Amino acid sequence: AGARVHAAVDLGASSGRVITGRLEGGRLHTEEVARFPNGPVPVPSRGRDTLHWDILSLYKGVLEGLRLAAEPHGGLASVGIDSWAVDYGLLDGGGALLGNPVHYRDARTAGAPERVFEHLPAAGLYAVNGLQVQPFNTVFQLAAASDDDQVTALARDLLLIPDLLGYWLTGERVAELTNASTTGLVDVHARAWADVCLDVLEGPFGVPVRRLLPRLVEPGTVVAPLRRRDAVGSAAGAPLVAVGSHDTASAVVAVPAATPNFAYVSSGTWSLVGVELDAPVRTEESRAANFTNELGVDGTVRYLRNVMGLWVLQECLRAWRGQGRDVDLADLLERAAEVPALSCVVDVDDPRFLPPGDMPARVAAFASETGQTPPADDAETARCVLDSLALAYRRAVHQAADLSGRRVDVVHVVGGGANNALLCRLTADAVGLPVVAGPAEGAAVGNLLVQARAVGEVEGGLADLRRIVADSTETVLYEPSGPVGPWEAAQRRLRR
Ligand code: ADP
Ligand code: LRH
Repeated sequence: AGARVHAAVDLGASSGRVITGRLEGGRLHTEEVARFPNGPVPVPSRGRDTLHWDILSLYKGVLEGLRLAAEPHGGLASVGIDSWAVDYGLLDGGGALLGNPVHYRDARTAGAPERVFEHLPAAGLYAVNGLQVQPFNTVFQLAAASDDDQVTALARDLLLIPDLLGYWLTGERVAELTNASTTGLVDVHARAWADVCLDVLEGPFGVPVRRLLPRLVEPGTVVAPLRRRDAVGSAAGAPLVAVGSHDTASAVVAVPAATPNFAYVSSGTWSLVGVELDAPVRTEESRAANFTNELGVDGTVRYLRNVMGLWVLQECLRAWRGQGRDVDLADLLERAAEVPALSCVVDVDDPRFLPPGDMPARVAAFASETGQTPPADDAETARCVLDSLALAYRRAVHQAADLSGRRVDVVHVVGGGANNALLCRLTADAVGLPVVAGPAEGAAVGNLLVQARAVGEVEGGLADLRRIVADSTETVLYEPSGPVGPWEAAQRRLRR
């Protein structure tokens, strides 16, 4: 019976977890077996602090989680790994890791998009990769690292984070497509590495990217069995499945939608807001609105925008706790719910909110600069952040619908933000549509279902997988509680 248990490794920007899942009677039963913290680690280098990921600590958490997951069952039916996008590790010719992967919030990419656009204009790049311009897209990270001989001389392989962990577990080097589509190096139409993008890195930047990139595999591919019985115990031998290894791709699989007319908010450290399409939208309007076409499971396109997300709230909490204040999230949200709506709003997508730092001060500065009264305490700050997030969701949902022509009747919130009742309620009010919240572990659920299908335990398309999610999840419905007028007005105010 143990052989039917699958394990999802889901590495989020704020925590990593290993979650097992078992299908029974058309339902997915999940259990969290391990959770370990994650976050940026500033390390002095070249006269400044470089932000890194602590990849070895994450790997240790994965090994231990897989061992724990397999132990009670004497084995696992399969394993899948997903994580945040864009970041990578470099291997030398002997397969050794060259340095700790750099965190996408590191400042090294400042100005890098502009340097790439000198050789391949933004419109030309978008026509091929369909991606929203974010300084941390892998193509820009590599351009920024072009003076680093680890990249130009020593590296033989570049592996995205889930693929790197997969390599350590199995010895196989692949690039799973959904995550590869966030690099900026994939032709979103052909679902293949894009020569024009590779050329610009190889030519003017001297980054030998063709040497570094492994073969692409579609999600659902069985990669290889896990090795390392010494480290993962009876999980050894289980097949590693390339799932939608971009966490957002897995989260979108887990949207329990009953119709195609839905928008989603994958709400965690980031909020990814958009719709699911059959083909990319690469119009000039879409580029101007900074909408992205990331690749999804089963040939789909995730047409969405990155909204800065609960990161801003997490960093507020970190700042307050750093001042020695013991702020509890549940209590904070309760008090924030009492603050009048839309007293103060900020553009959460302002680049000032991207790096780690004193977020309450940045929120207050934004408020002052825009002629608003800054929040007076932690509850007002939290309310400002949540109102502002809901406002950003409103804008992105409506733009996604307008730019793609997809009708949207309902908004699904998945990810940790689904547990934030205030945020979900504000989202329903701001968008003016019903919000269905859950599952909170969306990425893990999507990861598990794609594995189960790859090893033949379940059949069907995304609609069938989503029915399983709907039957297995206790979702919460939030109906709009009033007119959207005040939200429209706040949006106009912010635009000015
Ligand atoms: P990531 O995958 O990026 O690490 P998650 O999807 O786990 O992020 O979401 C983490 C966020 O979810 C936290 O920052 C927190 O704001 C929110 N969250 C999780 N649980 C709760 C809860 N019970 N109440 C309110 N917010 C929650
Ligand atoms: C969310 C996410 C998002 C990316 C960001 C770097 O975890 O994968 O989709 O844009 O991290």
